[in-house]
Amino acid sequence: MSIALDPRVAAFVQARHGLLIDGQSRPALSGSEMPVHDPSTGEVLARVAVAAPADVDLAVAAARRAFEGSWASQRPADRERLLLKLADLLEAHGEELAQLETLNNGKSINLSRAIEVGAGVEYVRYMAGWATKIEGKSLDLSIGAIPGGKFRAYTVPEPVGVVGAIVPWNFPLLMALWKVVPALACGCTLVLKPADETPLTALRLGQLCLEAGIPAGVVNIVTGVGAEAGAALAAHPGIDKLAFTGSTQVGKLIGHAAVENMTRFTLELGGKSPVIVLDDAALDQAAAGAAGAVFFNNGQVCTAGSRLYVQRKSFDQVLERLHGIAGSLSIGPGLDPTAQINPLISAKQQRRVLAMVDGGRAQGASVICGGEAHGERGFYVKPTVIAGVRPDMDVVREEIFGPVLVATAFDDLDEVVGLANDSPYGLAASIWSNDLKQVMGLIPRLKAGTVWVNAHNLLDPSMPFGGFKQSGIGREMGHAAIEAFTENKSVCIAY
Ligand code: TXE
Repeated sequence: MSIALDPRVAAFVQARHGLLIDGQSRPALSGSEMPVHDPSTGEVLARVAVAAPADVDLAVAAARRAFEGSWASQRPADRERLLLKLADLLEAHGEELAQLETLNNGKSINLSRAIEVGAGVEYVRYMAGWATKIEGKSLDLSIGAIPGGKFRAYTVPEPVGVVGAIVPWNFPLLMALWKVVPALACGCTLVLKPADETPLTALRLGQLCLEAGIPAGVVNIVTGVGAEAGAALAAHPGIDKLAFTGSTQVGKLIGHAAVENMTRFTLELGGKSPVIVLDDAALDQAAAGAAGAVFFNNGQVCTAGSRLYVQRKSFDQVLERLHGIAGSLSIGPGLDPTAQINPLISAKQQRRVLAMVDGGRAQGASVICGGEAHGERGFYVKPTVIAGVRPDMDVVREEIFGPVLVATAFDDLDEVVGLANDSPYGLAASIWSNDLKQVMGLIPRLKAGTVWVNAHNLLDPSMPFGGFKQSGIGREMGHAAIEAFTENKSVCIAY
């Protein structure tokens, strides 16, 4: 039972989509285009321009002109007002954006409405407020060597400059907003490279930025292939700061490219986040929470709770409940609001996820439910629970990025701390318990950028977000995002 499509969405997907450079939609210099697909059918949904390095050059030059020209003359209050206007436009076009996202990404329309648009709009409004609240410090100096010298110093957080933003396909609109909006709040301009698979809402966002009155050239969008347009952006000497969300593998390439030019960078990378259920937990709540932690957005979430650790006495009961939940989830296209599990982004990701489950089987793990594709059409994977795993198995160590959970029993807190931290990643963790003493003992021992208690995957614009270890470098959201898009200048005045 799919919802009726908004006619504006049908018109948008059929339109020709160029690159957004200096406020103009223009074809790639080569004229090259590529298809994007509907993951629920595998059919071609739209065609977009494919940027080559020469197109990236034009976009970076446009962003530089705007940074030194039209955008530099905007006061903080102007930037705040423009971002608030953008939030209003995103809200007014919310249903259109949500449907576009669901068509292109495959995710549930409920998630597109609530997260991509709903949480996205809240994020824009929160960040808009920061534009007028960026402050430096006044410093009283103790320089003593110059007799009679009087000094005063202060710091000025200045916009870092032209930003290169590269975002993934799992939350296309939200991830674009996470980069574009704090950059603009701080007075930066940018070139955004959406994921190869999901360029459509980013292109619509670019149009809405112009409609909001954000000057041409402030937000430029280059669609295309990561290894070409993305790599050209990452290596571009005209970029002052790179903001990347994606795989750890590509994040390392970005980091290397950035260091070559001394470009500032933040990396938001993969995860393999533990969900820890202690014996005292309310087991129904914990099992539902664990299911939500891993099946939310079909497991395509960097913070997905993909490793479950349950204290031994409760292990069988939690697993039984999880089995029940996984088996009861309805599977279907994202445009059907009753479908709880939707297709993965691509045939490639579907193959990758299923191959990892098969690898687990081959290494001796038991697949309790799921572990196979669903239907003939579309890139579906059934919700999967795996038990009988060892810490060295690939299914336990590697990010699967699908609706796949691995479950392990533990005896005491020391053991679960060791298991939870035995990962190259350190993005997030959750603890399910009401025993305050145990919870407070666990929190400082977990190597994770975010720790939730009796919750998972909860984010707020004010809460800094980022990873320990190979989950990334730097933080986004909250005031941390302002720090990430500004550079401090110290001014020292002798008088
Ligand atoms: O990611 P890529 P992929 C993980 C997840 C997933 C795996 C592969 O485990 O299964 O990565 O997904 C751009 N230079 N995550 O291959 O390649 C690319 O165009 C510059 C976790 O899709 O990292 C896209 O815009 N850019 C993650 C972005 O990088 C390059 C979300 C991410 O794509 C590039 C996505 C290059 N050489 C995947 N190559 C998370 N943290 O949430 C690609 N890109």
